[in-house]
Amino acid sequence: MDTEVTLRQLIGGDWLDGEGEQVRSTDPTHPDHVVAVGCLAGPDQVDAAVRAATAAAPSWAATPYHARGEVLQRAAGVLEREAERYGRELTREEGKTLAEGVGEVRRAAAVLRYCAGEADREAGQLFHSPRAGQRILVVHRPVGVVGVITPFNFPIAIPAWKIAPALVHGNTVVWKPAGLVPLLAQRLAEALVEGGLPAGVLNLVIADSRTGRRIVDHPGVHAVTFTGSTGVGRSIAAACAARGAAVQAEMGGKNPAVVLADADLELAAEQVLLGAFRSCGQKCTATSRLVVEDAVADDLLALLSAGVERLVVGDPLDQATQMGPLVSAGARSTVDDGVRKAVAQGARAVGSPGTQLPDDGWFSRPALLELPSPSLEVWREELFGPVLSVLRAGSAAEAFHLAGDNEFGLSAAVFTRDLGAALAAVDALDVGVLHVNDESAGADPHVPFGGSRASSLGPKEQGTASREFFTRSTTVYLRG
Ligand code: UN1
Repeated sequence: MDTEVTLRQLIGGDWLDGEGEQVRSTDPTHPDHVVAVGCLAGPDQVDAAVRAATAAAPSWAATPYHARGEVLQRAAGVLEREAERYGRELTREEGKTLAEGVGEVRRAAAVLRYCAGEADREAGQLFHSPRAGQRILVVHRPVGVVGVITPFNFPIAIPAWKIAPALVHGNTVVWKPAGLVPLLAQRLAEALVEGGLPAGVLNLVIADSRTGRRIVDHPGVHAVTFTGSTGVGRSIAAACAARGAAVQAEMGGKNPAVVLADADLELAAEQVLLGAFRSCGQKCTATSRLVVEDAVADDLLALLSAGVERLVVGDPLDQATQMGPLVSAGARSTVDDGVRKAVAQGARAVGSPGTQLPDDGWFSRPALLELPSPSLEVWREELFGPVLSVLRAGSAAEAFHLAGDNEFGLSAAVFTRDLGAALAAVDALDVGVLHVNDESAGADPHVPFGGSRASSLGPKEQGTASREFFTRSTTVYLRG
């Protein structure tokens, strides 16, 4: 059995014991196995982290972009070197399959390398002036101290895509990771320290949400970037707005896949299954709704239910496993209650995995539910688990209407061979990310990521878009 790792806080360059209650991360596959143990940060430690970040800010901001980028490059090298070990720890702490765990560590490294390249990209803009002898420049400066609050479901990739742009653009960071996955947070912080990050530039506080909230409310924190639920995101945004701090919130999704009558059904079934059940459906980009045109609905449902029956659910460290457990007991009861309620309201469960679920661990059955109407909660509300709800539509227009009629607007997938129909989806669906003939999840490091309406607030993440949030611009009227 793997040994328990000791958790520490990183404050002002020192690895410290927390001053609060004990925290333990456990393995969702074997809930009595402890992955990492330590003590939570106390409120004074959060304040100390903000002080350390404030003190480190001027010299980090004055460090050239290329030198900041080199730290990220070296940290990326550490993650690549340790990918197998950290990937295994990720799987033990979060429950996604080993391939996804290792893949996520490598993805975090790729994000760091992408952000390091910021030094080689355009730095601002130059405009003509209406006045002779003048030019107008737009330059970008660091925001200052950035609060980073991250979720459990991508324990290292999401932190990487918030922290790396914050750092390369010259900010210092106070980071509170999700309490369920503190070990992977510690691993990313360690990699950055090994990469040569100066003391105080990144501060890691493993805290409960009440103590973590101090970061949001702290007058020394100039901007907060958050990923998590819509309710928490909106309350953080309100608190930030009230004190004039910038906020970026990536929140929920209820992402539809639309399968039109002309689609390649084998491809659609394969991609919809990946979108719905990979990471046990615990992605804000997961496919949780499917609208299929009547003409192909029976055929698609047959393919999907055969796929669900073949799905190997089990120990995520086992190479053959395709779906591991949910992250916690609470997550499992939310999902199982949601499915039971939907069935009581008339949803029809189609297909069930051929393999027996393990007795131990927070396992839930992948659920494929054909609904009697779009009024069921399971069609509207995010369950964050392996649940795919299905509705039939009489036409492409009705399919787009059903898909779009939802408060969330993160991602969507459309399956068709008709370019015109794919382009119609761009106009019909108010989403931040649209996949054509591809699953609804996924976010490459070099392109913007984020949604609309209840899914996101503030500037988008990733790619060159991230500069908007992590810098302030100054328009310089320059007459020589
Ligand atoms: C992905 O689809 O690979 O929390 C990334 C989430 C999103 C990121 C999804 N913010 O699931």
